[in-house]
Amino acid sequence: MSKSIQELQDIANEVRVSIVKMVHTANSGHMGGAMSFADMLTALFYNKLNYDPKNPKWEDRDRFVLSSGHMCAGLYTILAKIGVFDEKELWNFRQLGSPLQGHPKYNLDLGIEMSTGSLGQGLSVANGMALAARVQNKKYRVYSLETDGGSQEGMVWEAAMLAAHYKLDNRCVLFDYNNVQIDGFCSDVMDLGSVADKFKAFGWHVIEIDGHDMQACCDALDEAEKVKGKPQAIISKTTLGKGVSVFENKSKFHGTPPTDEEFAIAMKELGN
Ligand SMILES: Cc1ncc(C[n+]2csc(CCOP(=O)(O)OP(=O)(O)O)c2C)c(N)n1
Ligand SMILES: [Mg+2]
Repeated sequence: MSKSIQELQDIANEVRVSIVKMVHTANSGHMGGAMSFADMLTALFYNKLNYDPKNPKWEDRDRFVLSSGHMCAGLYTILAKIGVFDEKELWNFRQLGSPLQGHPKYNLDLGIEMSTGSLGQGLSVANGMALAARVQNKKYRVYSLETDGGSQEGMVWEAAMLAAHYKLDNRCVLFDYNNVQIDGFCSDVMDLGSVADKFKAFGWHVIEIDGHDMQACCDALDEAEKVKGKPQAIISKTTLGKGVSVFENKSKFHGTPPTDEEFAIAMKELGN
């Protein structure tokens, strides 16, 4: 289902529209980070993952773990769009009885590879999946989203050490560096400095990109796949709330739903 850059950009825009609509409908949830990551997530699912939406339990599928589970509105949207489940379910987001919880619950029928929400755990679990592929002689690759706020958890760096030690070249981190976390700029709360230098020091192959440049997202995924003997980290510089002027770069929109007025502005600016 490979798409052109223009098609991918259009899909990423639709993903952002859906994120805002879901959070507005539920009147709760996290838009900002999900909107930062929408471009890379779209590039990954449409142009890279070896994945069959009609058979999400296929043993040889590439895996994607959303380590920062609060960004799930984007993941749910993509999974619905590629056809894993019905898009109508998106409008039950965060409602009692819906499988689309405010943080993802492991459910392979829906394409959810791991329960996440408690920050920091995904990098380790995804490493385990990558080691399992090696032990079982399987060719699948394992991707995970990591975030700046999430990487203030110590276990992220233990796992970074492990992936390099075991030369997990089937393992790729997609790092969303929007410099925002729940209550402010990361650089004020707990500065991560150069994430690229940190991953390099841990022995990873590092690619730095503008995470809103769709061509760069696709090229970085292609480059990562060719690397031998090292895990790969794609560090994407992004903007929280990308695409909507009243959300962009405001930590309030890490986890605050839009008012009706803000919702109207968002729909207009996203061309919906
Ligand atoms: C272990 C743990 N500690 C604290 C939290 C609360 N929490 C949820 S999201 C978040 C900020 C995460 O920052 P980032 O992932 O960069 O979020 P963004 O605003 O970019 O979406 C925090 C502290 C949590 N979910 N898990
Ligand atoms: Mg962040």
